[in-house]
Parts: sequence; C-alpha cells; structure tokens
Amino acid sequence: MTATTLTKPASIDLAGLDEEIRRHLHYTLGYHERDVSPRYVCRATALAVRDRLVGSWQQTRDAIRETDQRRVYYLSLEFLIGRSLSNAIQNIDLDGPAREALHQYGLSLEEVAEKEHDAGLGNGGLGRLAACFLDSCANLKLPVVGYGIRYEYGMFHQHIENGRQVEDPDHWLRDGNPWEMERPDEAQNVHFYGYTEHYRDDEGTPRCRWAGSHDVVAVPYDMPIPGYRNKTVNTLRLWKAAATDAFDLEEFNSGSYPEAVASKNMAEQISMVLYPNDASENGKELRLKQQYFLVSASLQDIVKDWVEKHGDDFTDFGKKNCFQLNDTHPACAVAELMRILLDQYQMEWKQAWEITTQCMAYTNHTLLPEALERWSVSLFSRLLPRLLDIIYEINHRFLVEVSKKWPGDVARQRRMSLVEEGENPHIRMAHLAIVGSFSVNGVAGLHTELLKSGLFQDFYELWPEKFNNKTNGVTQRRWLAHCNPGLRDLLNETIGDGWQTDLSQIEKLRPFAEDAAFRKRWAEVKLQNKRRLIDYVRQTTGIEFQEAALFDVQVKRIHEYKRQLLNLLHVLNLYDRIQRGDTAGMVPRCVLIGGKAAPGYHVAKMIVNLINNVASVINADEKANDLLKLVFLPNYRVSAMEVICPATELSEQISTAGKEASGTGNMKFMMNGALTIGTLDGANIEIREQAGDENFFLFGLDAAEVSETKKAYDPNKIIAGDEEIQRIMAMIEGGRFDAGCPGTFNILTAGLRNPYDPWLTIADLRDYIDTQRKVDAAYKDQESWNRMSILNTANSGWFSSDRTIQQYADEIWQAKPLG
Ligand code: T68
Repeated sequence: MTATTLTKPASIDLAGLDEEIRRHLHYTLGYHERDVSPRYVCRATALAVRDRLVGSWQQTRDAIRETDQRRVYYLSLEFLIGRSLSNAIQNIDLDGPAREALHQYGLSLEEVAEKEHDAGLGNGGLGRLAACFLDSCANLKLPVVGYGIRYEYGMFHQHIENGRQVEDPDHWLRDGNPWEMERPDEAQNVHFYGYTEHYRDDEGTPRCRWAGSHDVVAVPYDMPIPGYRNKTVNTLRLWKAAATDAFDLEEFNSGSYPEAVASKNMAEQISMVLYPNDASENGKELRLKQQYFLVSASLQDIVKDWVEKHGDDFTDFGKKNCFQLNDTHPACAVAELMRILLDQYQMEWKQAWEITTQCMAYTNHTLLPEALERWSVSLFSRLLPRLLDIIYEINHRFLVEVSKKWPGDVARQRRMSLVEEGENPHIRMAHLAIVGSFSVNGVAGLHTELLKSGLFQDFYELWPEKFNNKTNGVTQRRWLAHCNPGLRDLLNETIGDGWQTDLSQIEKLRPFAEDAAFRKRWAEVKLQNKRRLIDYVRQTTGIEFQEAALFDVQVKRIHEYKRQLLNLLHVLNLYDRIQRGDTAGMVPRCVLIGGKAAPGYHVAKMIVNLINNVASVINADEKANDLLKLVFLPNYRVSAMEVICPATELSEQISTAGKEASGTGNMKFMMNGALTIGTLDGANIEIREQAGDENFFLFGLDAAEVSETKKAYDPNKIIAGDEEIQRIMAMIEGGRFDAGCPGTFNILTAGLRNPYDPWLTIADLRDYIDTQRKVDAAYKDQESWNRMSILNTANSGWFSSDRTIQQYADEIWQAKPLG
C-alpha cells in the first residue's frame, strides 16, 4: 500500500457524509436509528467530520516532522477552544453536505452543534487568545504545535442563586471527546520530589542527577486544528496525568491495596481541574505541579523527536525550534530545557544556556502585581529540587552580568534577582522568563510601553533588543464568519470573501457606509442578531429584551479593574433619572453584563450579587421597563459570546487606564459592528486609532492621569460635589438592593469612597455618564449610527489574529509556512 492510499482512504471521499454519520451512530456509538437524539447525532457528526480531517492531519504532521524550517511550540496552561464542530465544518467547507445529512434526522446544523460541550480549558482572554492563535497558525500553514493540559474539569459553570454566584464543576468529557486521539505510545515520564545527587562522569566532569523522584506519566491526547480550506491540520497536544506502572508495586505486594490506589489518584489529580483564577497567583502546590507537568512532558516530547532525527547533535536545536511561553505559567521551561541538556545529554553549561536562550520567547499578559507569579523556594526545593539548583545557577551568572553593567548597584541587583529575598524567599517567574528568553513581548502598544518604563524597566535597560510589541488579535473565522452568518453573507456579496483569510480586505467596505440602501441591509442583519440574543436572554433569564432598544454589553471576567461597578453606577443613574421623570434625550437600553468571578475573590462575587439585585429591582419596575432593562447573564463562555457579540451595539471597555493589558472582546465587538465606549487602555487605544476618533466614545483618565490623580484622590469630595452621583450612592447605601441584609454591599461602597481605591471608579464616573449621554444622542440618529457601525467593521482589519501571528512568525519565530 502506498503512503497516499494509507493517508486518504477512498471510502471516506466516496461515501456521503450521511452514510458516515449513520455508520458512527451504529458502529462506533452503538445506537439504533430509532433512538437518535440530537446529542448522539452531534457526536456521530463530529466523528464523521474528524474522519475527513485525518488525512490532512497526518500529512501536516509529516510535513512538520520533515521540514527543515524552524518549528514553533505554543506552551500554554490554557486553551479556551469552545465548540469545534461548526468551526471544523466551516473550515473544510462541509456546510452543505452536513445540513443535508442532518436534515434526514429532522435536525438543523445549529440544533446539533449546540449539543457540543464547550471545551472550557481556560479562564478568559489569555486562554482564548491561545485558541485564536492556533486557528491563525493553521490558516497561515505555520509549523506550530500547541501544548497544554487535558483538564478533566474545565472552567466551572456559574449559576445564580438569590443573586449570588454558585459554581458547579464542568465535566466536559462526560460524553467523551470525539475530537481527541489518545497516543499512549508517546507517553512521557515526569519527575517530582526526590533530591539531587552530584557525581563525576567518566571524564571527571562534575554532574548532577535527580534521584529518588516520584514519577507521573503524561499521556498525550491530540486535537486537530483545521486551517481554513487549505488542507492544513495542525495539532494541539494535551497531556493527561496517570500513575506509572510501577507506582503501586511495593505497596501492592505488601498488601496495601487502598494505599496503592490512593497514590494513583494523586498522580491523576494533576490534570483534574483548571485553576479558575484569572488574575491572582495563590501559591498552591498543585498548580506548580501542573505547570511543571506540562513543561516537562512537552520538552521531553520535542527533544525525543529531535534526537530521533539528529542523534545527540544539538548544534542547531535553538535555530530550528522556538518555544512561545504564554505568560509565566510555563516559565519552568527555561530550567527544564537546561536540565535535559545538562543531565541527560551531558552538555556544558555555556552551550546549554546558549541553546536555551536561542529558543525561548515570553509573552506577558498583565501589569497587575497580584498576578505576577512567585513560588516559595521551600515549595520549589521540595517539589522540583533539580530545577531549583539550576535556577540558582542561572541567577548567580545573571547577577554577575548585572554587576558588570552597574558595578556596586546593590539595590538594582536585588530588584532584578530571580530570587526575592526575605524571611520566606520566592522565585520570581517573570524574571526567570525574561532572563531565559530572546524575546519578551507585551500584547498591545500601551502595555508594552508600560512594561518597558515600569514593571520591567531594569531589564529593558539591560536588554532593550529583547522587548517588542505584538498587539493581540482574534480570528475572524470564528468571531465573524461563523458566529455572524448574516453579516458574513452580506460581506461576501458586497466585497467578496477574501476577508475570511485576509482581514485587511475588509476596508473595501468603507465606501458602503455612505450608501443608504446598504445601511438598511446592515441594520436588518443587526436586527436579526438582536432577535437571536433576545431569545437567548429569555431562555436563560426569563427577561424580555426589546428589539428597538440600544443593546449595551459588558462581558468579561469580573474584576475590580474592569469596573463592572462603573457600568452599574451608570445604570443606576439612568434608573434614577427615569424615576425623577428626567428622561429627555434618553434612548431605551437593554444592558447586559456577564462574566465569572474567581471563586475566592470575595469583592468580585459581591459585584455579581449587586448587579443581580439591581437587575431584580429595575426589571420588576414597570415604569422603568420601556426605557431600561438590566440582565446579568449567567455562565458567560465562548459559545455565549458567539450569540452576544453579533447583537451588540455598544461595547463597554471601561477599565482603569493602564490596567487592561489589551482586551480581545473589544476586538470581537468592533468586527461585528459595535461602537465602543472606552478608556485609553490596552488595545482600545489602537481600536480608536483604526476606527477614527469620531467613531469611538472616549472618556476618562489616561494612564498618566491615573498616576497623577492617585497622589491626591478624594472620591468623597467628588461625590459630595455632584448631585447625580450623590443620588446613585444613596440608592445603594440606603439599602434598596440589600434584599433584607443591611450592609451587604458596604464593602463595595467603601471601596468606591476609599481615597486609596486603585481603580478610581468615582474619578471617571462623571465623564462616563456624560459620554453615555452622547451615546444616546448618537443612537437617536440611526442613519449616522449605522454609518459609524459599518466603519467600525470596515476598520477592524488590524485586529485579525492572522496579522498578529504573521508578526510573531516574522519578528520572533523566524518561521515560514509549510510548502
Ligand atoms: C488577559 N489575561 C489580559 N489572564 O487581562 C487581557 N491570569 O488584557 C488580554 O487581552 C488577554 O490576557 C490576552 O492577552 C488573562 O486572561 C488569565 O486568564 C490568567 C490565568 C491564570 C493566571 C493569571
């Protein structure tokens, strides 16, 4: 049999999709036709679609294995994929056949697709960015492999009880995962605990080995990442933790069966659950285990592949491989690659360090100090003793370099050290990542500038050439073509379909902003999308949104810096005006807020509680309802955003300037024709530049003014001097939303009134309220609003993750597409 017949079984191409679905229902899943439910059909369809990917998948894997070009590995603790079925069908152009096949079961593609569980293997922007990047890499035919963890439980499900967030586990694998392929033969062993042993090798060179470790097996599961109609299918390799075969022998033989099984559970715990904190490090041992587990398994996998091809000649390893570290979560990779080269391949330090620093690249996603990862030295030395040795040696050599450049500057050495000294010393993972990488990038222009002038200033002075910006992007194939079919079809008809693989072409839309007939069609598409969201909101909350209202949306993780409270204070201002009869110029609004609070983040949970309680009061007030509705949409996730962003008219991007590294939801809304009300923060700045000042509602302090204001901030004075703001505060403080528990929300109002409130909510409130009045005025003129909406979409070309990834490939990875 030739390779071609092996990789492309004729039966797959000849048989119809309907036949393949039937075959999987019957033979793979064991169901009888008469029992079919949409859920089974969904699984069978996914399997049938996967069959169509297998040939290209194998070919792409072979091409990556054989290429002489540099290969890239995207290491990330999170990949927030969402659903895959419709995306795969779209990318391999199977929409027609799939609809036809499903018709036979009396089902639409949409009904079937929504039975798929979201793969929620991420918290928010960072994880979703990784998913968009994989899509773009496949679209650009780049030899990139994603490496992550196959969490048994993804991001928790959120439901609301008495206004409060309640978390439920997300057992997304309970019906099996039709996309993954287990590869037990490519499992890797990962060491934990034990101690280091120093010895001399045959040549008398001092060496070290990691002895007495408890090992865990990492089993890979591969997921296909199909490119857009280009026969490329890349791989996302997710590791599951399992006990080693040897794990229980001793205990088993001595009759301690339960103890033996317990240690099996300990191994499996590592890949059990995603940590649901999006912006704080909490120093938990299991989290460090996860990080090292991912890093060690992935690096061993990659090095094994290298050795199979090149033996132990690592001369070109750094030139031919590149690791992109998605934040510091996989930063252990710097020390782990050193360990493999030093201990397993007996390399000299200097050469191993040269190779390591040639192939590591680090992306930073946050400036918030509470999100910077630090691991206590005592935990590190217990869990990863050999890595700690290596980190100390890296630090020693690094500090020598620092002292050569700035002799006698002890304060600077202390600031830059990989070890934060003190009673309980810690390893600073960001410093390890910077020292070990040839590239350090921020995720939006402002963010990168703030890294250079603030957080990482010392490092920037030492190595300015390492620092670069890569403004985030999102994939227009999921975030426009797939989630907004009405707009996709209108765009295709108007400017052709080239934008799906080259979003810069969307600028061809600009002249149509002046075409009244086109604007009408634009508005019709938006209305259809609003109707879809109205149904979704009704089904999930029972609240009825009106299609004529302005759809005002803020969906993202709940965090003080993102200022959902600022949004809520404006809603209360509208409600207060309605009650006073001061409604001149007001347009009807439906305000939607959604997002998850980290389970341990009390203030965030109280914000969710207050939003829900305010919503109950407003929505129950018939006098208000023609003008105002407020909904907290539970369980915000990727598949919810696919319904929300096409329907949104006003996108709330209102973080305290200097705090949001980039934002990516902001880009999805812009692509779908929403106007933004926002601060000069993260990528908002670039969105405004691209959209044009006149098509963006700007308000608030900029990053420099934020720093200035903090020096003498007096929120109580602002409140006292502004009657409307006073009334808003009085509504909350007067207990209207307390649901019988006085003082419930004191923690929030005290925060707003605190002169040290880092988020400066009250400082920005007046300008925000006034700018919202401008939004109302603009919305009244629908012709002009639609013109602005079209121009937002037309100017969104820069925010494709294809552009971002092309920049990573050209400026960091030096990677070329597969032929
Ligand atoms: C986000 N970060 C940034 N972090 O907040 C956002 N953190 O501005 C940016 O657009 C996005 O990254 C992509 O660059 C996160 O989402 C996390 O989710 C996270 C997870 C674990 C630990 C810390």
